[in-house]
Parts: sequence; structure tokens; C-alpha cells
Amino acid sequence: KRSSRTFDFSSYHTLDEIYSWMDTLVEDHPSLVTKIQIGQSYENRPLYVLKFSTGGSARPAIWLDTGIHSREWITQATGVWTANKIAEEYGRDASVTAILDSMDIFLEIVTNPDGFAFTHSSNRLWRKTRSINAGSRCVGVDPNRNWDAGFGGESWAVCASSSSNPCSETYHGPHPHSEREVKAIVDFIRGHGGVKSVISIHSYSQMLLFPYGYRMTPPLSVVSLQNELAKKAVSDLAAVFGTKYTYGSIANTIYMAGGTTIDWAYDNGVKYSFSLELRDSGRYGFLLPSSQIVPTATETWPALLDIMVHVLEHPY
Ligand code: PAY
Ligand code: ZN
Repeated sequence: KRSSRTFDFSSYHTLDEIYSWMDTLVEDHPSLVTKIQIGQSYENRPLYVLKFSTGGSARPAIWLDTGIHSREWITQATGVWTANKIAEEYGRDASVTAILDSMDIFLEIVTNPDGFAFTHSSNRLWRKTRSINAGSRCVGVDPNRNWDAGFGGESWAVCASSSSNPCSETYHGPHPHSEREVKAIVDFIRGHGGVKSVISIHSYSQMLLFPYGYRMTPPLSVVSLQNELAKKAVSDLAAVFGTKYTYGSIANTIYMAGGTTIDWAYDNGVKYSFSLELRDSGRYGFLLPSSQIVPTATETWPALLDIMVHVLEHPY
């Protein structure tokens, strides 16, 4: 019989392997985990989300996504490990139990499945979606520039925000939410109505980021809170293996970027919106050796828990 536990968490897997593993996780934890489909990708692949819930109706929720940029393989791998961890720790770990006794967790592991399939078949370093751009030979839109928050903006004074050129790695797309993979999440979060935290997981750079990316000034009403929470999270992460993370707003910590996931979430009422940039800091970059999967996921876990517990303890 298949088992979610005998899966090799220390290897990188294909889309089919991850999708089939999701079914075994659901089989192994039928009263906790369900799989829902929130849409279809440009190439008609299903967009699956794991729902962790102990019942109730219209409970507040935490949204996690990994792999919106397909080449960031450590993130989908961390998503798999984290899904298994959540399922195994419910009823054992006090924090996970408390969180799931009053909130639901949604986790989209392969947020850009077309791109992910393409990183396996053709180009390991593909970042964008795989949508065809009218009038251009270049394929794909950057799904972390496609959200309706500071969309566009390549004309701003500070560079590296986003591009109107379909051949660019940071092409923002023809209009906000043009990408099905983005629109599916927008519709899901809007339709749900009770998402209190969005944590969007990228690699690499070892950072914990919060809004804004599209302007230099973070939201003043929450910036000290975000700084406090981020400080605790990165310190608990570092306590595991000594891995050092920096933290701050996207614009102040990495660069300006218009149209990002967490800026959209924050501007649409999700107070606890964070983005993680996992290992490493550049030696291997996107090609992080598989020997680092379990260590990376293991050290990220306490940081995720810090945010989730904070959300649980500060209802709004
Ligand atoms: O995490 O939202 C964030 C920050 C902005 C990211 C982006 O450019 O979309 C940062 C990059 C990413 O994870 O996509 C950083 C990596 C190293 C890159 O591709 O430059
Ligand atoms: Zn990314």
C-alpha cells in the first residue's frame, strides 16, 4: 500500500509524483486532509490545494503557497515536507493542534504546474507561467508581478520593479490576474472571505519579507508588529542549524517589485502577509542540492509555526 510516510522527502520529485503523493496523504489522514481543486493552469493542469481542517464552518484560515516560480524547487519540496509535518503533528504538537482546532490551513504545493513540468522536461531554470503572449515569440508571465497591487510600474524611479516586455523574466502580463494560476488564488481567497494570513514561499536569498514591494514605505500601522514577528521567526529558524535570514519589507530588503502576491493579499485585508525566500544565499541558488531539502524544511517549520501561532493568538 502507498504511504505518505515512506515517500522520499530528501529527493526532488516530478509533478506526477507530487500529485500522487498528495492523494496518499489524504488517504492516510482522511479526517484531517482533503484535496480541493481551485482551477486549471494555462495548459489545463489541475490546480490542487491541500486543506487541513478539523471541521467547523467558515473558520478563519491560513494560506500557504510554494512553487509559484517553478524553478525554485526547494519550495515545492518544502511544501511536501510541511504538508506531511502538519498532518503528523496534529494531536501531538500543542501548537499545531491549537491552530487546527480553530483554524484551517490551505497549502498549494505546485502553484505553477505548467512551469514546473517545463523545468523537468526542457529548462530547469524556467521561472514564469507558460502562457502564450500575443504578438511575441516569448512565452510566460511572471506570476509574482501579475497581482493587482502596484501592477506595472516599470517606469518608476527604482529599477527591478516589473517589465512590460514579454521576453523579460519579470514580465507582468497583459493585465492584472491575467494568469489562471494567479486568478484561481484571487478567486479562492476572495470567495473564502476568512483568510487571515498569506505566506508565499520562494527561493533563494534567506529572507523573511513583508509588504510592500511596490513602494518603499511599508504600511505604517503594522510595520513594527511585522518586524517583531519576523525577528522572532528568523531567530527560531536560525536556532535549528544556524542559518541566517534577514527580514524587512520586500522593497527595503531585496528590491522593488510591483504586482506581488503578498502586496495584493495585504491590500485586500490580509494583515499577516509574508513571503519567505528559502536557502541558500547564492552558492547553489535555484540548484540547491537535494541533501539540503530536509534541513531547509526542518528549519523553516518553526518560523512558519511562529507566524501561524501569532495569527491564532491575535484574531481580527
Ligand atoms: O519573495 O516576493 C518575494 C520577493 C520578490 C521575489 C521576486 O522577484 O519575485 C524575489 C526573487 C524570487 O524569489 O522570485 C528572488 C530570486 C533569487 C530571483 O529569482 O531573483
Ligand atoms: Zn520566486
